[in-house]
Amino acid sequence: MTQPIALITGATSGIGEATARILSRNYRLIICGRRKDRLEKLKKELGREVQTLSFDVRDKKAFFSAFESLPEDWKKVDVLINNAGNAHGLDLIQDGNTDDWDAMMDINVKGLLYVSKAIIPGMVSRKKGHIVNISSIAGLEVYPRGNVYCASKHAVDALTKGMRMDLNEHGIKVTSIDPGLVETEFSEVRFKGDTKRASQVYQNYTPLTAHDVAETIEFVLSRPPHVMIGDVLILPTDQASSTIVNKKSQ
Ligand code: NDP
Ligand code: 8X3
Repeated sequence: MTQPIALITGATSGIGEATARILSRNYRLIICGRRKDRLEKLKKELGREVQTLSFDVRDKKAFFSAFESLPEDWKKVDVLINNAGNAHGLDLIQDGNTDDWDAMMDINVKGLLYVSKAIIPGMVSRKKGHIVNISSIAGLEVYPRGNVYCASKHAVDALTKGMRMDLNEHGIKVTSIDPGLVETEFSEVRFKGDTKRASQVYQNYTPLTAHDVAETIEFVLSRPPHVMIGDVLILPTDQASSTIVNKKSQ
């Protein structure tokens, strides 16, 4: 039997890349991201049926034409993992950089919508599919200086609920994965390449790994047809909330 198709955005690092590795056992994959070299490297490593699509999720035309370029049978996406996203900056609202605000709203919210727009109609006509939106604990709570990033993830939470309602009659599952602190390139992006500041985010406690989150995604996808896991908050044991992390003294 041919394996189902999963499209993963943001597969060039972190959670998306780890998810691609795990899902490659049971899915044909379409891996996406801007960094082509990383997509090609991952494709080679996975060594099996993989399509790569390189585009910026902010550019809806680029995504729609990339998607159109796929062979017809690859357009029948069974699982969509809306993962591409990042935080840009950690400023007080009064000091916020409007380019950072644009990036977060355009990538985390509008990018997710554009990709979904291309894929959902096919799921509706086939009366099956599973959409997994990677939100965050920041979609459930707000923390100081998190302002616009938290707003973008609250929007993802609202979109997940809206998708679940609108797609209910079509038998499509919609899941939100809400991780706490995961050590990936996330903080390097947030702090614009300041690797020292980024690494401090993950010091003196044990953060989640991208693999931990990917395993959760695999579990959610592997439930029987009548079971839809709606929402998963996944935290490091050392984290109780956005602002409470049990950091051990050095
Ligand atoms: P990474 O920075 O490691 O990965 C982000 C991925 O998103 C990359 O593959 C990147 O690919 C892609 N991406 C970013 N911007 C764009 C864009 N404009 N167009 C296309 N792709 C883009 O971070 P994570 O793996 O941690 O983040 C993945 C998701 O998990 C995000 O939505 C993030 O908000 C969420 N999350 C992360 C947490 C954490 O603590 N790390 C916790 C909770 C949620 P490329 O640069 O090649 O385009
Ligand atoms: C990423 C986790 O706490 O840095 O969504 O916002 S946090």
